[in-house]
Amino acid sequence: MKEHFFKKQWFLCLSIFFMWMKTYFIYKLGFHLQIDNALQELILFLNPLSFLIPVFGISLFCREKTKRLFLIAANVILTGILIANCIFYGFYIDFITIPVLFQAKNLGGLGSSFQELFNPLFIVLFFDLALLAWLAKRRKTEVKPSRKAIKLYYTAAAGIALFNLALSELDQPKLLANSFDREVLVKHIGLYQFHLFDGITQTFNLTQKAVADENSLATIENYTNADYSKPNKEMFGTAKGRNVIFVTLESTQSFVIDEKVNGKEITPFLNQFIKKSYYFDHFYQQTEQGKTSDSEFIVANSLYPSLSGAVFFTKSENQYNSIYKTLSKNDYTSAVFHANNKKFWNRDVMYGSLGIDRFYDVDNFNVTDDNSTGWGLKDKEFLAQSADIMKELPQPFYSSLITLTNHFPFQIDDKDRLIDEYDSNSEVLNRYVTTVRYQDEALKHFIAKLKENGLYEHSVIVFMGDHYGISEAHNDALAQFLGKSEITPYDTVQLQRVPLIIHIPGITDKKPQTISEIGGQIDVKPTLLHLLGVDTKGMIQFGNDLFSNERMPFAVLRNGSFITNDYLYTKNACYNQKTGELLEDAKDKCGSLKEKANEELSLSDKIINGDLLRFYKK
Ligand code: GP9
Ligand code: MN
Repeated sequence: MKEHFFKKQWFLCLSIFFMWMKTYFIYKLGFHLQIDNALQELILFLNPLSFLIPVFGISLFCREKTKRLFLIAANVILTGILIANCIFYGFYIDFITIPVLFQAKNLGGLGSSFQELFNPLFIVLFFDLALLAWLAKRRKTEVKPSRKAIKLYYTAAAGIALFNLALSELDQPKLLANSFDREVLVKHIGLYQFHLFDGITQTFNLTQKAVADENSLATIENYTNADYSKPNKEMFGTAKGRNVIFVTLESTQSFVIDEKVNGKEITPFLNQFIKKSYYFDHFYQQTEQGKTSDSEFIVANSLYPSLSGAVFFTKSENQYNSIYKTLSKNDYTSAVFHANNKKFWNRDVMYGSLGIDRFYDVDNFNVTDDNSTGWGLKDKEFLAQSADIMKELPQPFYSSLITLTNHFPFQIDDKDRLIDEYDSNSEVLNRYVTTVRYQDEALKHFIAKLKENGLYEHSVIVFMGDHYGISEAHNDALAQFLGKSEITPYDTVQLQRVPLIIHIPGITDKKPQTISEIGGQIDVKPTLLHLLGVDTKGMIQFGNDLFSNERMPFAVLRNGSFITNDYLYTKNACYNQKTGELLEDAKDKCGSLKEKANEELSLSDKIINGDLLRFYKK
């Protein structure tokens, strides 16, 4: 019977076979999926089948001509999905999600490197179609299968899908329930199935708002109230009444701090500035697909960003209790300075929801060919012009400045290149150090300017990196830079550290501190509010004051990885945070912490998807 079926349905069987092989080929060559054992390799090899067999099987219900058309169309579409994911992955080391497709206008950076990422080898992926077409002409047509054969076919399909799922559960228990890590999902359930799963999740999330009511907030409040840490008495209100000047350092990771290239410091100014500030050297970025906008979101709300897409796009109509709104009740004026189009990341809409009073976008700056590079106005000019505008703001103010020069592809004019490029096989990393060096110089001028215009003394100055600049695609070069033989998953998490520097003139210069407790962007809101003398008790937030003595040092990344002073959990493995040693009894050590991490992420998602803060009445 089996042989009979293969013979009769040769076109279907070949179509499945070719698509299966192409998918596996792309898994291996197009993505860098971390495979830890033979079971994972087997799952990866088999998982395309649990999608292809049932979907291609639809053709069994069609007439001969439609059948071939259907199979060829499905082949073309799935090949297109493979190529699109390959290109996207090459840039973001991530898979496409549905919300990302609606942010097409933000994929500017991708556009510039499209040519570089479009590999001519992709053409090979269409060769099977030519072969199928040729064979179709030579071989006689197939007979329509019997009902019994179709039944048997779908029983086999279900069997393979269940087998795939069972193997996946064996390797990664509660896979679908804790599915924050897209790589883990794709590795187990498969790429096409992941897209389906994403579609279902997105639809489910959309319905959450309609079914939510006031009671939905109760469990969340229980959690956040129990998690609240009292401010440290000595720190509370030390910056009361001061302006806040918060500078987001584009793509700046902690690994450049105190490092040299050819004997020259990459961040000479910051290295000195840190010595007069509170510097957090174990502070993690928690962004996801929304990049800079996610970092703005986390800092403003002490909530996690969305797993798929950017909240700035998908949830811009929600109610938020942002730091801007809290400070406005304390007579602060808020302003954002960013020399880019105001629509980028949907900022013009989202800033309204966050309660930001003024937005100085590219139209408020003097931008010329001479003072621009790459993404636009150079940081030195941007910060200088912002300082001038800031001087005119009513005080106290909370201003947020977003730099741009140190953005991929890290281009810089020769005259601004203050150190040599790094020497490795990654052009990107090589250039990166020069744009970070330029940004550092711009910050030096900025502080000097604030001193000149009188704002410095009355302000708290915060510098924070928004997200990584060097992706895992450059791991070999990064390993060379860091003097390591390879970059392990442990290292990848540790590379998510970004600098957080809090400088309070008159205070931190007298008593600077380097704080190595684990923290993340989610902690910024309560930390700053407490420094400004505003208690956050009762607020819905997932962060804790970094200075609090009650705080548990903990940072959860959006993909479910987490870090404490002792442990680091990622990709289903538990490490010693300090040494990087893999702890075999991972389940006990990291288990309960993993539950806490997942609970935080899920509760935060509930708030965002249900727009629950509209029920918050305090
Ligand atoms: C664009 C700037 C950079 O306005 O914020 O965005 P990114 O690509 O880093 O998210
Ligand atoms: Mn950014």
